[in-house]
Parts: sequence; structure tokens; C-alpha cells
Amino acid sequence: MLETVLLTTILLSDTVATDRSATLEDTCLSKKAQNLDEVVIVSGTGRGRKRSAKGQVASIDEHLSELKHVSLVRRGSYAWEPVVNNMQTERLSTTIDGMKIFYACTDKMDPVTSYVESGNLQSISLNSGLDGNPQATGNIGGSLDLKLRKAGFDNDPFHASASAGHEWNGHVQVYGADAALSSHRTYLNVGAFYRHADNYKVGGGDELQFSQFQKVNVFTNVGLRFPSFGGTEGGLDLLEATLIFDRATDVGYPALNMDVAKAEGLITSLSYKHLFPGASWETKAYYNHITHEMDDTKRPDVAIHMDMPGDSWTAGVYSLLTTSHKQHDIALNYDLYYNRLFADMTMYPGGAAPMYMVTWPDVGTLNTGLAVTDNVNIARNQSLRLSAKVAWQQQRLNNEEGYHALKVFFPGMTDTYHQTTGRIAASYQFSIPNSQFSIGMGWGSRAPTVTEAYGYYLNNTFDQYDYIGNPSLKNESAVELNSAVKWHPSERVNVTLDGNVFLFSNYIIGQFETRLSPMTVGAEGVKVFGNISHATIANVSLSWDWQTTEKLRWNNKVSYSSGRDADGDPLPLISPISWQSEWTYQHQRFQAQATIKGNARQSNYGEKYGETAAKAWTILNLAAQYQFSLFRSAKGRLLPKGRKISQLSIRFGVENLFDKQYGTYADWNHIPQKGRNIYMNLTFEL
Ligand SMILES: [Cu+2]
Repeated sequence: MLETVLLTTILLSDTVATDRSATLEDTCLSKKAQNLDEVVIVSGTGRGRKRSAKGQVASIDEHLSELKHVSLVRRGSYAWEPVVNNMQTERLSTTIDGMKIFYACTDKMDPVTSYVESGNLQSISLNSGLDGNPQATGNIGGSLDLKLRKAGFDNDPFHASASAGHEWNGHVQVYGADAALSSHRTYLNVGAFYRHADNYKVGGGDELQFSQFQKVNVFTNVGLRFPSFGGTEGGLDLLEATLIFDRATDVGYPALNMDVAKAEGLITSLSYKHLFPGASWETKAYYNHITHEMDDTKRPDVAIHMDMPGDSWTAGVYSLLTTSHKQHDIALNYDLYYNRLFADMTMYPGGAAPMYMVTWPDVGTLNTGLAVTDNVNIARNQSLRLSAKVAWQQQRLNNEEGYHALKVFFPGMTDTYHQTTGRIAASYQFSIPNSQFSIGMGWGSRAPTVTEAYGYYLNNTFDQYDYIGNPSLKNESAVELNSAVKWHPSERVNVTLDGNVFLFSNYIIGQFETRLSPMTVGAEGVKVFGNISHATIANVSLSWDWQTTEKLRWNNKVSYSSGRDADGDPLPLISPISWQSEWTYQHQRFQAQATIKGNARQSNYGEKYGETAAKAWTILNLAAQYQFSLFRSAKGRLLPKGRKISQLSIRFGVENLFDKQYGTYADWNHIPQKGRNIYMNLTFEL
């Protein structure tokens, strides 16, 4: 299947979701799955699918790192920033079950993936490039949708699981528990998750200060279904509600000058779904609020102590109709959201009066869009996928003080802006015996982010510059071309070569502004966001899988990327050659893995943008797991078909076995990664 070429999903937990409501919905979406570039399974056994070797207790960041097109910018042990096709947050869309959510930190300490837990999710799906999920806007590099884990109707009447994990390096403790009730008419699931980590040791044994964190997460989902007016022939009506509360406290950021006292997310949604024969129509209303509080009180030698809180509120609605007609699978989506972002900063210079400034001037963004996708089955061996979205937005600067401060630099600015963005993508797939091909192209644009348009003296520790937003930025746009070839000469061998290139116009990046002086003590200078006429990012990857014997599989992948600005100089944070080779031994319920991975030296680094080269590195990881079936039922009678038996999974592994000291190109300011780390975890399912 070409699905690995076009979409990736990560499975996250240890229960296979036989969510009937999802199944019903998915009948109309089955073709769509082909175009999901990658999927990582977070919950569920999901054998043969991608998932972290740590299983259910792995963090979302660890699950994400299993995806082929994804890397992660790391500023500490917690809240890594997903990068897709070598593009960061501003060029990606991240949604939670289609819901928009925006981070609240002016320093990007809290990518939205940090406000959910593995226990909340069923899977993470990634659409590479401009062919985004229907709710995605501004996704030039790709779109991630975090699929929530729901008990579903007509499932096991009662299901519960508990997991506990320990990692010796940094004394990481992970505890999670959840329970689910399911019937024909209702379902309910609840769960809680806790993580705690002390400072970790880098290769060689030195402790990395400020790399600790702590997090709690609780969630619940409820579902109700009732026959439609006119009886079951008229279809079904489903009502579903979600609540997630997530709070991280005492989070250290060794790569930055500040830590986080508290980062809190409240995520709620209510959705109504009507299932027709051959179609489904879902309307969801949602609200989320993120509070972020930075803290430098634990740092030694702070020249000027600062308070820097940030808040993000988003309320929205989407309505998605999916239907099949002849060879077409069509999805039509309308969405609307309103987001408010506010951040300020108070500096306390010793002996002088505090200084106050607004860093995000309470920007209200009202965005509405219409998206359509059509998967066309042309013939048994050919398919076409088309997707398009147009979105319109209005932004208003609601904070007078912030507005006037920025107006000093941009006298012509107003307090209200409008933008229209869009994307269109097409891909064609065909197969011949033993081979599959796909070719695609697209065009899309994005509006500048609040930081890029209205940020005020935001210090970036990557290049040590203070950044000022630019309200007169033009939308950035890109043309994407992609192609993939999958070749399977035999049952046991699979080879995939895929590549994409993004040709940008009006690429947005910080530009030197020598007329201004920095505000942050020790900063090199000031940069103002600007458009550069063009830029290019290209990625190519090769992977091959070989089932060498019944029990032994060998997976390899290698990728190369390039990013250039208008002058042909390297863009920052572009991956050097990266590679991975993995042996997996599987015998019945036992599985063992040896993984060697590494990066070549970063020879093309963004020197012009303040980046320094990352060295080459190689590490070896080992992992093993075993699954026990504990008992069949209370009285030993045979279980009804489809009923699960209690299971205990044990996972054990060593990361960085040789205790190498290394940092990757995506480790902010080259903070070193963890040294040798032994971990063990247990997951029990009832
Ligand atoms: Cu922050």
C-alpha cells in the first residue's frame, strides 16, 4: 500500500480500538487513509504499525519521533517541538481531533502536543506537505492530527488498564490508569496520567541542570447515541463530549534562560454526529484555554529577573460531511475559530522601578475556512486525490499599549488586518505488479503568525537576537512537488524512495535591523521578521525492509535534506544526513530490537542565521518486550468471541548503550542528549 508513502500515523496505547462509531464513520473515509502519510499508534497493540519501543508509557514526543518525516526540536526533556519536512510550528498545523489549539509561549516552550498525554490518544496521523487534514490551515510543511482515544459503543462492557514505568537516567516515573464502560447506547472513559523526572545525566555522567519536569493529566470522554427520528433506517445520531486537563509544573529548559513554573491546558469539546447510510456528518464545538507561566527564580546569576506569562484561548466549530458516491469519496468541511493570544513581561531591575511591556498585544484572530477533499478510484490500480481549502481571517490587536509600542516602528500600521489563504493539492497513484508510484503537487499559503506579525522584543536564544514582528508582512506561499516509488520484489522485501521539494515565495524569516538596539541583556542585536523573495526546502528518503527469516526483520532508512534562502545560503535547522538501522526479532509474544541510528556532520548549517554546526553521532539502543496472558475469565469458561483476555506487557530497554555524549542539530543550543538510560515499564490490561 502506498499509505506509508503518503501518510503516517502513530499508535499510542495498548488497547486496539474497535470503536464502532469510528468504524461507522471510517467506512466513508477508508480511502482517505491511503493518503495519510504516516500513522503512529499510541494506544493499542497495532502490530506491524509504527509505535515507540516504550509502548504506551512513551511520551508523545517519543511516539512522534517514530515518524519518518518528523524530527523534534528539543529545549529540554519536555515539550519538544515537532518539525515536519524540516519545517517548524509556524509552517505546520496541529489539531486535536480536528480542534484548533495554539500555544501560549512567546519562546515556543509549549508546542500544543505538550498539552495532551499518550493516554489521551489513540493515534497521531501526519499528512505530509500541503495535502492537509480538512481542519488544517497554514500547513505548508504538513499537518498533525492527534486522534483522541475513546471507548466507543458496543465495545467490551468494561475495560481498564494501568501502566507504570521507570527510567533510571533522571529517575523518570510514569504512572497511568484508565477505565472504560461501553454499551450499545453509551460509553464513558476516564483516565489519569502522571510523569515526574529529575535532571538527567548526559553521556559521560554529568548531570544536566534544569532538565527536570512534572506533569499530571486527566481526561474523560462520554458518548451517547439514539435512533434518529423515523427509526434506525433514518440513520443514527451520536453525541460525544471530551474534557482534558493537563498541567505541567517545574519544567526546566536547559537550552533557555528561563524555566516554566506552570503550563496548563484545558481542552473541551462537544460533537454531534449523524450517520446516514453511506455518509456521516459531524459538527463539533470546542473551547480550549492555555496558561503559560515562565520562571527564572531558580536560575543563578540572573541579571534582571522577569515575569513572562502568556495565555491562549480558542473557541471554534467545524462541520464535516463525508460521503461516497460511485468512485468518489468526498469530504466537505467548514470551520470557524476565534483565538486570542496575550503575553506580557515585567522586568525587575535591581533597585529601579519595574519595566512592563506587552510582547503579544492581545491578538484576536477570527478564521473561517472551507475545505474539500475527493479521493477518486479511477481504476483498480489507479487513484487520484484532490484537496483544497480556502480560509479568510481577521486579526485585531486588542491591547492599546502593545499596539502603540509596535506603531512606533511601523507608523503606518492599523489595529486590524485581514488575510486570505488557501491551498490546493493533487496526487496521483498507480500500481503495477510489485511496484507502486505516486506523484503529487500542490500550492498553498499561510498568514504570518502572531509572533512574526506582532511580536515585541522576543529574545531568541538560538541566535541571541531580540525579534520584533512586522505587521506589513506578506503571506508566505509555496509550491510543493512530491513523488514516491515503492518496490516490493518479493513478499519479504520492501523498498521505498520518496522525495519532496517546497519552492517558497515570500519566505518569512528574521532579518537584521542594525538601527535598533536589543532590550535583553547580552543580546547580539535586533532582527525584524521580513519576507525573502524565495527559498527552497527539499527532502529525500530511502527505506528498505527485509523480513530475513520468519522471525527476524531488518529495517533501514536514510534521509537527506536541503534548505536554501534566496542567496543560496543554508537555512537554519535543516537536518543533516540521518540514518537508522534496526533489527527486530519476534517470536510469539516476545520481541527484541536493536537499533543503531545517527546523523552525519551538519555540513550545511545556517551560519548566516546564527546556527553552529552539529557534530556527527551514532548511538545504539536495545529494547525487549513480552506479553503475558494472565487468565481467561473468572471461572475459566471460554470467552465470547472477540472478548479480550487480561494481559500484562513488560518492556525493558537501554537507550544510548555506550553512554555517548552527543547533541543533534535539533537540540537547541546543542544541549546534550541523555546518556545511557535503562528503562522498564509494565502495562496491565483488564
Ligand atoms: Cu515560555
